Amino acid sequence: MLNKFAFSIALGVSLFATGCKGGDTATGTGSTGTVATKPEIVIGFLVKSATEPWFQTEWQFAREAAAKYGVKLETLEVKDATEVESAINTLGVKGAQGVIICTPDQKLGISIVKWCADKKLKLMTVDDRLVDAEGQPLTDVPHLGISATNIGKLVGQTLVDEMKKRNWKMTEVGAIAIAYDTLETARQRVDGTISVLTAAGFPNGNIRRMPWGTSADIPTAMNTANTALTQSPNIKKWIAFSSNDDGVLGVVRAASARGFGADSVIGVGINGTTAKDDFMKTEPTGMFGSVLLSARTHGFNTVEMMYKWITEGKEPPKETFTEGSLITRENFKAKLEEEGIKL
Ligand code: FCA
Repeated sequence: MLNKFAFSIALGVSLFATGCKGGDTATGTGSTGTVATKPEIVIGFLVKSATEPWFQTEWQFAREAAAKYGVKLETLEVKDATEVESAINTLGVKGAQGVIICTPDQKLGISIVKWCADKKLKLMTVDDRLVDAEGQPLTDVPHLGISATNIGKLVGQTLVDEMKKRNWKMTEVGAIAIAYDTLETARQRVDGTISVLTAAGFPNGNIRRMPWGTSADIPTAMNTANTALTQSPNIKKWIAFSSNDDGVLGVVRAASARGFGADSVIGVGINGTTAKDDFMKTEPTGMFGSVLLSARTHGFNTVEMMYKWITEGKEPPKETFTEGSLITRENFKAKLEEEGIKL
């Protein structure tokens, strides 16, 4: 099938020159003598939270790719179904050809596919996958996410290693997991961590798996952690994990307010993008480590894939899963620099 790009070149006219402002550079004169104008490529990058550092970093790399390929990138926060639908409509009006989304709700899957099809937008997902009404992944939509179980296991192994290093008796340690179980990737991460902990002998009964709450941010995680801490006044050593840094930071902050600091809390997050702020503090906090994900791959590569899909008809792979690596106060500066993340 001819995409819009090929179509406009073939006709020697621009589909976009009249309909879109800011059309890109002219590409030369065709055999008929008419000037073919290269259409502007517009891609939407919609994320569920513009305040979470992970998504800001993802956007930073998305913008780099957009600059490289001369793409007009529309970055928008979408917090619910209405905002997703309206963003897709706006992109349609702006003449966009593709959209990359981290949805605020996986169950919007079927609707998102339909809204994009109505506006003739190519669709790919990043981070969180779309599911159907039965909760099954929409495997037809190209997706770039993380190897959630493996990354959760790396969190678990880090916690086990650090407890051993400190000679903590696992039977005396409490674990708080801030869990977002309605989101598949989040559930798999926490399950992965718990599987490694229990295999290493951590008592199941000492694990408080707490539902995050209405919104997946640090203050909500902090409230939730407070409940868990209040329920176990006799526990003096804690480990903390979650589906990302923000969940763990909620526990670290709640514990710190009760006098549990770096020597009595081992928190290991995922993303690296929020944890780094604690690593930069002169005094260590309970945020011991984080699995640094590749925001570059999630931001830059998705835009690149979408660009090639639009301009060359090369569809992205249906599934791409990225790995992560541990950062701590010891190595985070070098690792973030390697990844191109500013401190
Ligand atoms: C989910 C989480 C984010 C980030 C991303 C890769 O969307 O909510 O914090 O970990 O996956």
